[in-house]
Amino acid sequence: MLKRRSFLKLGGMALGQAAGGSLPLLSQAMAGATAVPEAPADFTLRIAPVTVELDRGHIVSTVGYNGSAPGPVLRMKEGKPVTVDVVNATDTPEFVHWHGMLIPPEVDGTEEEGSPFVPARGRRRFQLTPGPAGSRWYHSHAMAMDDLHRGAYTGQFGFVYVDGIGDPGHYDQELFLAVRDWEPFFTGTMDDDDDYSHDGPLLEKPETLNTAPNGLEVGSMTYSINDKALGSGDPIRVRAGQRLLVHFLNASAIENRRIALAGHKLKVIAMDGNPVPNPQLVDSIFLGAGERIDAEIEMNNPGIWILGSTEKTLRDAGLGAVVEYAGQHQQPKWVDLPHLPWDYTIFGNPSAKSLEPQQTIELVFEKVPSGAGKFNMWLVNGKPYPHQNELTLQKGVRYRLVMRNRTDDAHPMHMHRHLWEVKSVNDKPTAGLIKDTVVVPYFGRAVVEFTADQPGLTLFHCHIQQHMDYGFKALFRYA
Ligand SMILES: [Cu+2]
Repeated sequence: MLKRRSFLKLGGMALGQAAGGSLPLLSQAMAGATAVPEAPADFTLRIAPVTVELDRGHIVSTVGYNGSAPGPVLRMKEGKPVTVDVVNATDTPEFVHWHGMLIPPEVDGTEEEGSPFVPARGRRRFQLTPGPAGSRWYHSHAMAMDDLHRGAYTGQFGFVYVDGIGDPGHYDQELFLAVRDWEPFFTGTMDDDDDYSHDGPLLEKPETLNTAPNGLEVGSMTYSINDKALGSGDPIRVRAGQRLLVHFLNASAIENRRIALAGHKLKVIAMDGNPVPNPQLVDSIFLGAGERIDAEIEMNNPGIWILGSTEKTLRDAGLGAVVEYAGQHQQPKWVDLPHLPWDYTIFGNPSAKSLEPQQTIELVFEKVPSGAGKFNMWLVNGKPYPHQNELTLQKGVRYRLVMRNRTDDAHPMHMHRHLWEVKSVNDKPTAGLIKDTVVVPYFGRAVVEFTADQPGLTLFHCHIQQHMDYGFKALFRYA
């Protein structure tokens, strides 16, 4: 087992208290704000301090959208342009990123791509054409560095569901469930689910490992699904015979997670919002930070069950929700599952016809351990961000990306404004599986392909905030 380490909160390094309460309110002058457009926007997101009552007596102060965390589920229509006003009531500039959408860099919401920021105490109107259809999400793309009250560590996240023209199917209930952690702190040890990311072979394990002492990482001991810890708030109420459509999102800034619903199987029908070629019934799902899975669940086992992390320590720390059949009154039940590796390739169709790649880009990931008390540095092709002109795309060309992970963490790699076709994981081939975020197993390899059809700067990065902030990103340019 590579990593099954216990929690260790470093004395003096814990930064669990949230900063939200110290932020000044909007009543002050809106200096530097852009003019307020006349016509009302289709959507307004107001970034401001919020409190989240995870459990009775356990209130987290953070920053969220429209008074809550997660923010509202935004429903948009594929291809129908929308205006979004972002009002920033905090004292730091913000970026709202639309994860999984095929939109230009001007509205994508990252500093690296040159998207305009939303000024502190200011507002900005964005216009975008939502698409493709499916489960997307929006979240802060601000750098956090050593500030655990910034960027994706805050409550600035929410679902955006893009409705397509196709038949949405017939479901008795549709649920949006975001997996989250709160009150992050710096730690020298991490408890993560990365050993689910594969069962070998370790194709990219270097012959000699860098044995320098590891630096500080970010951990949590406080979890929820949406804004409630397991056992708090209302249960998910169902009836025998119902069919549920559940949109799962891992909105964590720090960890990949494994989730199950005790007593039930989940039929995975879409990944990152895109229908999979080969829907499969599974006992549990693995979600890298930033990933989404849509699952159908047949409510065919009356009782009261726990939906949550497959790890007891995480369920005990809040990562779950109770699913209650009508007329049942027993204690919520959990059933342990065999520890099986996650395998994307079973959801693809290896004989699906794919476009032939014309060029291959190799991407090698490495970690430079910093030693105790400092932050590790992350390298893409031998250097941390920024890269100069080595990652240049030609419009219309089909590319193959070979991601070689020479580190002992599984990294959820995300490319903005493009969709990938997963072609292999650790040399196991697949095809037709379309994603925007792919977990590259520790010491493993993933191959994806895409067509360069979205001109403009394109950010590529690990979706773990600390990794991204300390070098693990690169910018693709179009020639
Ligand atoms: Cu990473």
